[in-house]
Amino acid sequence: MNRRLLLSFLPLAALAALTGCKPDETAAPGTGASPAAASTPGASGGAAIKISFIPKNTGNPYFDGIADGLKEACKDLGCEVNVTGPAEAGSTAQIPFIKDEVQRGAKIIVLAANSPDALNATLDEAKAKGVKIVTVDSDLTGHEDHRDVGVFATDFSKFGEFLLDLIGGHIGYEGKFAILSATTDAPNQNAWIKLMATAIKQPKYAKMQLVETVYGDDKDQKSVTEAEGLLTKHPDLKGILAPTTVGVAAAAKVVETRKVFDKVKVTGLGTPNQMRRFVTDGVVPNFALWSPPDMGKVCAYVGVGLVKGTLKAEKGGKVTCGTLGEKEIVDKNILIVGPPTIFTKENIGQFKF
Ligand code: RAM
Repeated sequence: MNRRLLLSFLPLAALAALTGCKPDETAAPGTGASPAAASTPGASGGAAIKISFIPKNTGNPYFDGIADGLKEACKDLGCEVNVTGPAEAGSTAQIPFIKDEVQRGAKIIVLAANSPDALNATLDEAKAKGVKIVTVDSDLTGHEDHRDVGVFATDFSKFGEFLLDLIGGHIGYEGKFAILSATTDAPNQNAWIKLMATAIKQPKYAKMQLVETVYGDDKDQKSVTEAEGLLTKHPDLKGILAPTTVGVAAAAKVVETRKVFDKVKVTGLGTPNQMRRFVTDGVVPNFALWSPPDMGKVCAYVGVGLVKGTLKAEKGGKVTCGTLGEKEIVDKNILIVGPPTIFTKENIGQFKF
């Protein structure tokens, strides 16, 4: 790993340990300590509060991790979780699911948004009926008023550099690389691509050339096809950066199959469970991600806090999230869960999500 990246990352890894982003915790749901009753939103009895989790699409292990975290927190909070969503991550595909869940009596909708604005009217209708909207993973960027709180892993202002350092470290900060993203509308992906476009103007990236950004739609086969296309189109490509768990696993598969992983470095954001084999076999040097289960847990505490009125959806609002401790709402009603970890051959065995 690049030394600068390693140094800048170490405190984050330590923080991850402190905030409970620990392998044993995610591996053994329900074994955490009980939350402190005084400041915990929903420790009292009563009917279970219905939470609906609507991921970008179904069948993605990354979102399964968030669902696991929601369910685990609900054991302490007395809520119940229904996970439902579109098979494909289209910009308007979540609309009928939001409507159905409101109809079903959901009090909280936890949403990984597929579009920054296509869902606004539907979310407003839900809010008018008293449903609390918590975005997770992917926000209504620029349209934050249409949700109550956004739960994200980190303050993304420096994330452009973080991703560029991830790939830069493997290509010696020199040469051609490409981005393999998810859908063209994904607010989180687009925000990160924009951040990278700004960050790359810094002198330390002067010799790195972003040749193309392609979109695998968070579908395995389309991501494979796009990664193969990159190799064909750019014979001198040195790296593929895929800030999507589906994309990075697909790109890893392609460089492994074509036996070009020494020449074309693949990295990005992936789940340890999907990437373990590639890292231990030396196909992928490293990759990063935060803890999806921790994201899910925090969403449950935030949602239940909003419903019970113990958490106000405003800057400075505080909520105790069980073993993950107290979290505070910052600007744009964003709440930060915990930083990404960089997974390597040495540490990946400790992570079970
Ligand atoms: C994919 C999705 C998701 C993103 C992760 C890292 O699963 O695109 O939105 O945050 O990757």
